[in-house]
Amino acid sequence: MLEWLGLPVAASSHAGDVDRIMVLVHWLMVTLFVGWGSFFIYVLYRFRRGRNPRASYAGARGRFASLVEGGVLASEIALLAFFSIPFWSANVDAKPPDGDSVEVRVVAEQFSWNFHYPGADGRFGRTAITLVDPDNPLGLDRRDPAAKDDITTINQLHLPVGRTAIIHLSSKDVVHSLGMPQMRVKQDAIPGIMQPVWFTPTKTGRWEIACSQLCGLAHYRMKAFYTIHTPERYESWLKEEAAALPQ
Ligand SMILES: [Cu+2]
Repeated sequence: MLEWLGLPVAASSHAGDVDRIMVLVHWLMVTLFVGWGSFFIYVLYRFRRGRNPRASYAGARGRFASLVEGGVLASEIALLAFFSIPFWSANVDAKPPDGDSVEVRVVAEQFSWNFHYPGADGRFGRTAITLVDPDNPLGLDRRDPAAKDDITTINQLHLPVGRTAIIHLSSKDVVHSLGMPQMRVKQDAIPGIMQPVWFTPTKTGRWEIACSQLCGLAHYRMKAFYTIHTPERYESWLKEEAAALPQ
């Protein structure tokens, strides 16, 4: 049922629900397109000049028109009430359970993505805008004890499969947008706001993050890669990164 839309691989736990809504919306649009299109062609023929030399300003009468309009309205309300709103409250409003999640700060800037992991202590180190320089794009204060084991990367996000990832998303300059099509995740990054967004990857792989808001001249090359690892491979990646930290 999904193939005809040509969607990217669905690799997160909520992706199936998003796809179901997309398919239903497309069916509704196909029905409306065919319905209105055939009605338009019928009207062109039925009210041709040869048969109706004088225009009628009365408009459509009769039950059928209101019935069709009522049907369209009812299907749109049904999509909202039975699919979109329940999906939103289950996946977006509901905070994921504490415990076994991976937290990453993501800071967008013109024109790259900075990723900040809390390291072994599970605490994000202090960051300050005054410390931002080309070698320290996040402004991480390495003198802060909580920052000593923090891992930072540029344009490379690594996450384990099967664990909920909580991304704390912000921006240093303008509005960007974190687009991860295979996770069915898209969230704007807004300066001054730390926006949480969460998902649970269900497949391993390596895909692209594309900035999904036109954010400046080099927007087209603002991309990063994200890798969903097996748990073991993710742990060894964390160890490699920790071993490479300045002592
Ligand atoms: Cu951008």
